[in-house]
Amino acid sequence: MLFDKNQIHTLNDQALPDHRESFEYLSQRLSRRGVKTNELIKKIQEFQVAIPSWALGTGGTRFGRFPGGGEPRSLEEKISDVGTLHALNAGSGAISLHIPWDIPDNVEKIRHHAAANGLLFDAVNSNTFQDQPDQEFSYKFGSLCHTDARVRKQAVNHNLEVIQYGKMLGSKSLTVWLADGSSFPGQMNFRKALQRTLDSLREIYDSMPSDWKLFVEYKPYEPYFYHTVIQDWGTSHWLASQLGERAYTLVDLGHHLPNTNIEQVVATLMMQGKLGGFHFNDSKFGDDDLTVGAMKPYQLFLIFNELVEGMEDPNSSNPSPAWMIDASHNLKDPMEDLLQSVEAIQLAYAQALIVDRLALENARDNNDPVLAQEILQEAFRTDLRPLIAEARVQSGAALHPVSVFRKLEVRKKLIRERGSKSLATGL
Ligand code: LRH
Ligand code: MN
Repeated sequence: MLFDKNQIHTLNDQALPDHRESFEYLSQRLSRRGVKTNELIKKIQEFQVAIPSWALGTGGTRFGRFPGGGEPRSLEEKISDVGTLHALNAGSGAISLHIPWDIPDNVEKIRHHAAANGLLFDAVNSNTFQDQPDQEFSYKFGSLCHTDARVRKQAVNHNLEVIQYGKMLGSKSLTVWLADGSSFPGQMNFRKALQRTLDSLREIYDSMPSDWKLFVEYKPYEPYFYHTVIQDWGTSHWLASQLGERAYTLVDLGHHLPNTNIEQVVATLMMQGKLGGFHFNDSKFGDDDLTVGAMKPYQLFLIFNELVEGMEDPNSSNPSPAWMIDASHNLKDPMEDLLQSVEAIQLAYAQALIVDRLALENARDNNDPVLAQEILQEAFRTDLRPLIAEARVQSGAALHPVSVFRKLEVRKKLIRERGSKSLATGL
């Protein structure tokens, strides 16, 4: 273990007096607003975010990769790193694997190691956007949409293999993101490609265990730059509706064209019971996969505002969505970046939970946009960081995870153990 719990508690003790003061002040303000602080803390503690196995190293871009050292060299070490994050923030209690980057060599050992780190296995991800060394057919011109039935069969079989690994590890869902598309007008028949994709997905869906979910992830562009078969929420929703009740749409925040109203997409999918889960990240231009809340924290709050409204709606048929991060690091320490991302997600969720929904609905019914904004921003501008910190402390984790990560020299110890040149598989 890189550190023991007592070291966290010792560092917490130094920061506790200041924390107690700001938390006391916040609790009084919240209770004056009729907010039950303990219920809020309980909801935050129950809210676990899955960490992507492919985001524990420095991904880089086509222009360069600048590894920071101490990157995990195996699935075991990736699970250890997520365990370290979970020990620091008590909010990262699951890992999402990507196959073949994370094929478990010894399933029992991996299950045991994850359990020892307090981790569950969230959705497993298939990969038919890269060719593997021993692969018979290339995915250069697509996978589930390919014109050649042998390529589609190969891609379907890969997804069935991913489900088998997931079953062995205790996962209950499969995320399918397809790079499939074209880069030139005329290159592909849109309708035939979509129909072939549906037929291939149906083979996968029909082979899934009866208690599994299928998440269909959409993306407007990249790696192809003219069309993507599953380009937007509407296409993903249509596919999920065609497939059946255990197929859902997965919303990756970075997979939207500029200025898309993502909170409206979320509200619409929830209303139809088809919102399966999230890949949280942030972006300024494209699929930048940056730290959650780094660019657009207000948009993240507005998304959680719709989520809370949907989750509190007794008539909603939407299951509890899968909360996952999908990020790629170039400049920040991957683990510090992920700690910041989990904090940003918990903050947005907590802010959405303190929105005065009754007053907001009244303002909306009276067509009073001024009052509606006042009510929303009252919640957004309430600094709930002491409450998130209190939730961590009560769970035995760190008051300030990033500062503890640094004070305990976790990265230095990882570099000492794994070397300065170790590279993680993934993006
Ligand atoms: C595609 C994507 C998808 C993953 C990959 C790592 O951009 O968001 O979710 O498979 O990133
Ligand atoms: Mn994603």
